[in-house]
Amino acid sequence: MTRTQCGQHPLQIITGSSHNEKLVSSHAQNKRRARERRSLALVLACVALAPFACSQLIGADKERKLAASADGDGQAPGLVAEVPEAGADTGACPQGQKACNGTCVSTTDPEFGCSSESCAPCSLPNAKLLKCNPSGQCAAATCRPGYGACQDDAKGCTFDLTSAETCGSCQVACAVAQVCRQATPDGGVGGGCAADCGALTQCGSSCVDIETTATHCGQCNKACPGNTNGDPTCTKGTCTIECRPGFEHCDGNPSGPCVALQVFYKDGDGDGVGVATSTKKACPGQGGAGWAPVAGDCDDSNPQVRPGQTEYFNRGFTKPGSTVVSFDYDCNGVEQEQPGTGHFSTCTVKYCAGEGLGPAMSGRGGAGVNDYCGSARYYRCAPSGTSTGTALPIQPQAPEIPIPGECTVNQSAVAGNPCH
Ligand SMILES: [Ca+2]
Ligand SMILES: [Ca+2]
Repeated sequence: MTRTQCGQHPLQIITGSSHNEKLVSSHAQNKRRARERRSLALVLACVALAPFACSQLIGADKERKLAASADGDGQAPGLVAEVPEAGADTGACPQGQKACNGTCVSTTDPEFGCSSESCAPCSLPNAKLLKCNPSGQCAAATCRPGYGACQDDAKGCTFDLTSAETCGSCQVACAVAQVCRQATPDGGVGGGCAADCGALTQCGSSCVDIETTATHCGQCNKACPGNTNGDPTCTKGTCTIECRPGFEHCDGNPSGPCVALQVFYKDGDGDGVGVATSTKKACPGQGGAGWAPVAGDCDDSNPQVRPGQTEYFNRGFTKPGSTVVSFDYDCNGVEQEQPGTGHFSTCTVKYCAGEGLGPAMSGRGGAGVNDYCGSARYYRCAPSGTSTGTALPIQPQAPEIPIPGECTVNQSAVAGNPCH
């Protein structure tokens, strides 16, 4: 026989008792009466249960219907909605963003690199400001004084603008008889092609200040070394290393290694997870009190609420200034029940068996909301009319559609259903 979903609903909820009908002795009578009543029961059920149970037949939105039926009347819900695992893709970032340190950042933020795979900051020779170019590569936006990105900005600022070939800019080449004057920061000497070096020191065809020029530091042709993530610089004729943007001499040595700075996020509740709206950079591990190395806290005022929370809670939380109740203690965007909680769906038609938790009927709704969270409604199927012990169609040949009045659902209060 074809069973409908309406037929699986505990019909006793909406129909009256009929104990006299239970005194049926033979299987044949039982079946015949069942056929007669089945049609009536289906009609009654589908009329009376609309729009709740019969919405299942037409594929209505289960969550929406659950919310709409939140009346607190204590009646069993019969067929209940399984909340879809909307959080299956939790952790994924919107298009154009990627996950770094527990939060989503733009794929075109050079502070987190320009590839979708890495969060390492961009680092290019002699670049002062960085960008992500249209090809998704780290590129130089501006260069340190005296350097230019003349051909490929993805390689950084590799051209010496004190040379006669690229004098002051990538487009200027000096005549054979000319030298290239370095433009000094104080403006005392104008840069560009000239007949002589004036007060500057001539090194080949370049005119430079050997006190400050890393390619001629202290003397002509003495080039200062750089290091990984650090560019050569010359101060008063002595070589040092200037770390690139986002890197620092964390050992305090101006010629030491350049270490990538770590991003720290304000952690108001001290649970080790901060918020992406307030950040700072510091040497690794040196964020200080109140700062965390990862972001993604969905309530930074409650230390029980944080990504990675493994405990389950039977009471929801509300953020400051909000009345929205949430059980998403682990901030993954979906409320998950503690494993092992069975949901009530229906009474087994032949034996009137079945039990489980029902939704809280709280009226909460929206993406990721699970109305079984915090629910204290527990349902259990039981024979109705216990005075007639022969009433139940417990024989294997009994009808598969429950007879009105023969099976009921009792509700009892339990501790709230834990979730996170
Ligand atoms: Ca926090
Ligand atoms: Ca969750």
